[in-house]
Parts: sequence; C-alpha cells; structure tokens
Amino acid sequence: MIPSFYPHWRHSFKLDPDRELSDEALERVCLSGTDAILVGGSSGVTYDNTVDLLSRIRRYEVPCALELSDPACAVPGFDGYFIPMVLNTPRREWIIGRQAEALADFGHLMPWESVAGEAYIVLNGDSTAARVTCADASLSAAQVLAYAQLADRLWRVPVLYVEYSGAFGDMALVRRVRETLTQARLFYGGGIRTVDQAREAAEAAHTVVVGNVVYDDLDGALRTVGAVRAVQESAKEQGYVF
Ligand code: 1GP
Repeated sequence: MIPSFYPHWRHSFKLDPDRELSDEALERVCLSGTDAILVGGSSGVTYDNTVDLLSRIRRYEVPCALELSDPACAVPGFDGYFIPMVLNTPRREWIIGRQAEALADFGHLMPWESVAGEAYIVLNGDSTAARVTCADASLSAAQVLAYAQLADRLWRVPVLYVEYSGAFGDMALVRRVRETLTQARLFYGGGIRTVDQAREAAEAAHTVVVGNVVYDDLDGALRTVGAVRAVQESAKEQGYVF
C-alpha cells in the first residue's frame, strides 16, 4: 500500500530544524498555500529542535512530514515520514546501512501506513548533503536515468528525489527522469529562488521543494507557491495530470 500523505503535493517548503525562523515568517510560510511542509536538514538536526519546529508548525493546518535519516530524531506526530536513501553514494551506510540498523531497533514501532522510502540522487557536489554522504555528483545523464530506473522499477521506491540543494539544476534532465518513471513520484529540490525557476521545476517534476530561499528572501519564497499553482492549473486545463 502506498502511503497517501504526499502523492498530491505539487509544492512543498523544506524547513530545517537547525535554522532560525521567526514566528512571523513561519506563519507566512504555513499560510502560503503550499501543499505541505517537509522538515529535514543535512546537519544539526536533533530530537529537541525537531519537536520544537513541529509544535510551531502545528499551530497551522498545513500538512507536515519529516525526512528521517537518524532514528534519534524520530519525533511522533508528523502526518508522514520519508526515509531517505542516497543512490549515488559509495557508502553503504547511506544506502541501506543506517536504515537497516534503525529497523532492527525500531521496526516494530514504525507507523508503516505513514512511511515512504525516498531515493535520492544528489547532483550538487558542493552541497552539504553531497559532502556528508560522499555522493558522486558528477554523473552522466545516462547514469542518472539508470539510478532512476533502479529506484522506480527494481526497488519500486515511491519517491525519487533529484537533489541539487543550493544550486538550480538541469531541468531538461529532471524532465527526462520524470518521463522514465512508471510509479515513483519525482521530487525536485535545489536553488529555486524565482518565479521562473519554480515554474520550470514544476513543469519538469511532480513535486517542487523550496528550501534555502525561505531563510534569505521570504517574499521570493512565497511567490514560488503561486508559480507552481499556475503550472498546475494550466496542466489541468489541458487535461494533463501530474
Ligand atoms: C534541499 O532540495 C531542498 O534539500 C531544497 O533545496 O534549499 O536549494 O532550495 P534549496
């Protein structure tokens, strides 16, 4: 059974529990019309700062999911949980190692109906995610498409995440990845700062994730919601379903 908490998302803001966001800014993010808030970060995420951010987001009705890469941060009460696996790392711990260890300890407690595997392809070598996981970001398009097929067809992972965190990626490649998928939903995140970038990403991927810009240009970040919504509306008019 595929968990139902995320397949309709077209736009999501990713908030990092390790970064400061004022109450006023958080309110604007939560009331922006985004489909969901994704909570996660590549460093400095703890149980305490995750609880704190969740309780602040819960003042609003917006759905909220956690990217859980460390079982020590498994805070209950989210609408859903993504378990990341990095496909293009040489380090086993980031593909299946930590996940298997966590399941050995906590598998019996997992709310499986709200848990989705999330296969990452990390493509910005300068990002923290790439550094932490030693990801090989210098992949050819053919290699990216091969990883996408592996996740989608061999492993049947429900979410494939093309991650350019901090840099706007190659939308032609992202679109080719989407076209190759048969069941997985394609999340794209990385470097979206403008309305045009949000629109391009929404035309290429199923779900657009907007992160950093929330912290340094909130007005710009909020404008990405409308841009993604406009792509969605125009696709609907043309009878196209993302
Ligand atoms: C990060 O993909 C997200 O994991 C969003 O990327 O922070 O560059 O927007 P940015």
